[in-house]
Amino acid sequence: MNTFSILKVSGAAVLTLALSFTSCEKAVEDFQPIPEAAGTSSALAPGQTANIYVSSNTTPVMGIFDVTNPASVTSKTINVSNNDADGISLYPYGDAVFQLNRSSNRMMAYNNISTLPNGATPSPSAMSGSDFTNGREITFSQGRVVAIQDADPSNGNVNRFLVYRASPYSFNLQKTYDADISLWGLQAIGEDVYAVQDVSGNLAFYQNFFNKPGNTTISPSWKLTIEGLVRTHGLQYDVAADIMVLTDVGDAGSATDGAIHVITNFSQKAAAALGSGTTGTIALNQQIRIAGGNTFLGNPVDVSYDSATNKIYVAERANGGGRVLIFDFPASSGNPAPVANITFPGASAIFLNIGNGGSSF
Ligand SMILES: [Ca+2]
Ligand SMILES: [Ca+2]
Repeated sequence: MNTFSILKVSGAAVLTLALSFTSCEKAVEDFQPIPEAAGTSSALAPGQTANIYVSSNTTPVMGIFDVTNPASVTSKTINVSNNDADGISLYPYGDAVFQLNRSSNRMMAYNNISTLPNGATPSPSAMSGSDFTNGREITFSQGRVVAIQDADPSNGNVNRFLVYRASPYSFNLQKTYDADISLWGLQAIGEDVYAVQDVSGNLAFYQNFFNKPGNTTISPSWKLTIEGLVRTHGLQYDVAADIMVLTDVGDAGSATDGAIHVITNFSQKAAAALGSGTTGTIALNQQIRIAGGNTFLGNPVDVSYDSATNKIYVAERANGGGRVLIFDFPASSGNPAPVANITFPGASAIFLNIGNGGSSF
């Protein structure tokens, strides 16, 4: 059975389900179109805007940036009243942000995010129980949020996925799976989940993730070693463009040795590497790697990418105490300077949203 034909089908299923959701929940048409601004990123359709949402694990601040034009980034900050946040994701059918709070060990929702003024301190519109410790990345798919618990003495050294039914108004813990690998970044696509294996350069894939029985230990359907990648934390797969982007924090103690790995034609390369097995290696010469002094990459902990803007958005945790870095999509390996470099203390997670006129400002 070809894993990647399933992937493509599930990608179509995502679209179908997303459309059916928008028809019964807060509709996309609720966004008011705004006039096209001159000089904006040419790949966006007229009236579209690109916003990024950034968590901090050292300050009580969520950053929201309008990056429609990377040469002229505007921003606002929201006070989330905790100094240690990680995974962040947008609710795609409304105007809410989901964020993992590592201080209270809960999932939080903040609604009406686009109408909040700079510096606002909103009450959460929903929060989960205190269901985990040492939480990391989150991801959203079809009304569900998955949060990662990374193994730690405080949780008996258990790596765990927590699956919530989620809306701007509620989190209901549906089930948990323990994992037999260390976890950090992840991305749900339809019913499947990609996750990085922490303290390694491995990428894991869980087929039919959401339909596994709860309270079990699950293993990846397959695992790929990304050659040249020392320690990955963040990932983003653009299904339509078939491009996988991964971060490399390298030595966690070095604020200058980070990198971004880009794999074009990912599904073909992964299928070739796996053959008929469940493990394989994607060689470095099949990847694009950007790294070096011009990049400001040290510990890039999370990444976003969408072919619509064709930029790579990075949460850099270590260099300068934390930065948001934006790179042009690289044509080849090298040491490029970012097109935007914004100091953001404690940058721990990043999420890109492309809106149909719906800017968060
Ligand atoms: Ca590093
Ligand atoms: Ca992320």
